[in-house]
Amino acid sequence: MSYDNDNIFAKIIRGEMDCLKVYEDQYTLAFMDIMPQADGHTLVIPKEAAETLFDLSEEGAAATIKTVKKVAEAVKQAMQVEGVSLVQFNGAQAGQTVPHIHFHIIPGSLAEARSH
Ligand code: DGP
Repeated sequence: MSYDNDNIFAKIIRGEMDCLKVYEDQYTLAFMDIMPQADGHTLVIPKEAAETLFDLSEEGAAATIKTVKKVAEAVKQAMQVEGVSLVQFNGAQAGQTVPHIHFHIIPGSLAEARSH
């Protein structure tokens, strides 16, 4: 599938759209979710143009999971929770709405966050 260069996260990567950035390195970016399912809900994305996990390079996947680990640890500490949920959808059928791969980092229980 062809990558949509005009998707929201591509614009955030290019600095054309604002976000509340919490971490950035050469390969990845982390920012607060605009529709949080719980306080502290953060997104991690690779800068590589990849719609889903299936499009992401091995190097991009390695860099992304490294950032997910780093940011999840920071979220756990900042939100003072014991548990942190990771969610990642691939394709519209799975529930993906923004066509640039992203990991959700959600403090605490996912079931609890979704019941609110
Ligand atoms: P999903 O594709 O279903 O995994 O969820 C996409 C998430 O992206 C959703 O939780 C809301 C978030 N989101 C959508 N647009 C923006 C935006 O412009 N800025 C930020 N920070 N988050 C966004």
